[in-house]
Amino acid sequence: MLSKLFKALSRSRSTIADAFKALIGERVTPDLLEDLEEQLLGADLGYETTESILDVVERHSKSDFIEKVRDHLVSLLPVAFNPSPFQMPTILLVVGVNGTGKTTTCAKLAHVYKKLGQNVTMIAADTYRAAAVEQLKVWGNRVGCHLVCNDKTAEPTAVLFDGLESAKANKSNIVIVDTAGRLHTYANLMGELGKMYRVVENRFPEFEIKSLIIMDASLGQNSVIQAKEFGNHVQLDGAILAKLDGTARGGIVFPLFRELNIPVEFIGVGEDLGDLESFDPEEYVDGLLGLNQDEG
Ligand SMILES: Nc1nc2c(ncn2[C@@H]2O[C@H](COP(=O)(O)OP(=O)(O)OP(=O)(O)O)[C@@H](O)[C@H]2O)c(=O)[nH]1
Ligand SMILES: [Mg+2]
Repeated sequence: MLSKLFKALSRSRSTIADAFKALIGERVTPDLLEDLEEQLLGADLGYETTESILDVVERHSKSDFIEKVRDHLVSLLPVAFNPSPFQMPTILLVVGVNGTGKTTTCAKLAHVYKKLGQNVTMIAADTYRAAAVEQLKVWGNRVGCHLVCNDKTAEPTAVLFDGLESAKANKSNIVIVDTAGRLHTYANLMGELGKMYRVVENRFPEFEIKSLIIMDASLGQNSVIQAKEFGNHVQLDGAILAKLDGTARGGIVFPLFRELNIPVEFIGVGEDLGDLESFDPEEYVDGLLGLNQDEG
């Protein structure tokens, strides 16, 4: 059976794999290399990664370069992420710019960790967008997890405070916090994330806090720039790349990891609860290159 990740990468693969196929059995000419370079850049692998791939292709005989390219690409990526139950009560603060997939990803994460036997609370801390709380409530029902919201306050830290009290009473060991989308250039909103950290540190020291940035794969290099800016304000512990299924720019994981050096934990491959795949560099690279799976 084709994995969801393999399917999600189909648009990126159709450009990348075809460019490699053109080289198989051929003498590697400057024209063919140029074409490959164009396809790789177009799929957002980034300049450095692209140049290093061309280097591998040139250095190896035409018979085995795909395997060498594969090994090279895997070596550039973070190790596989294996979601496992948290030992300490843990807060996942889900952050990112507007519309990247935060709320949907909160629900998908709740689903993953619930299946691992964790007691999950979700907190609807997006007090800015009118429909945001309703949206998370619908997801909370689908997942079947505890959800805390407070329509009466516009103060995200107040919602967080109530939510953590409730999570404690509910004996939750994982708390997923949906935050409002924010542009990294808005100092006030970025400062608010810092405030949320302080609430946890000062009032709920029994919780560990991790922040996860959600990025939209289709935004290409822009998402890398945004994530960098977020990283200047909050400590980013992990990244999740959403909407990989809707884009031909699936190579973005390379510049992302090269420039930010934060691990990609999951990849979003669709709009449903089950459409979140834990990141595995080998599976991802095989999906890009069209290896090890029968597409038929
Ligand atoms: N195809 C696809 N769509 C996704 C994925 N993740 C999220 N979406 C869609 O992207 C749109 C925005 O998702 P939200 O989860 O509301 O995004 P958000 O970051 O919470 O948005 P704001 O709260 O407004 O900042 C919705 O239509 C989702 O269904 C994904 O992995 N694949
Ligand atoms: Mg949202």
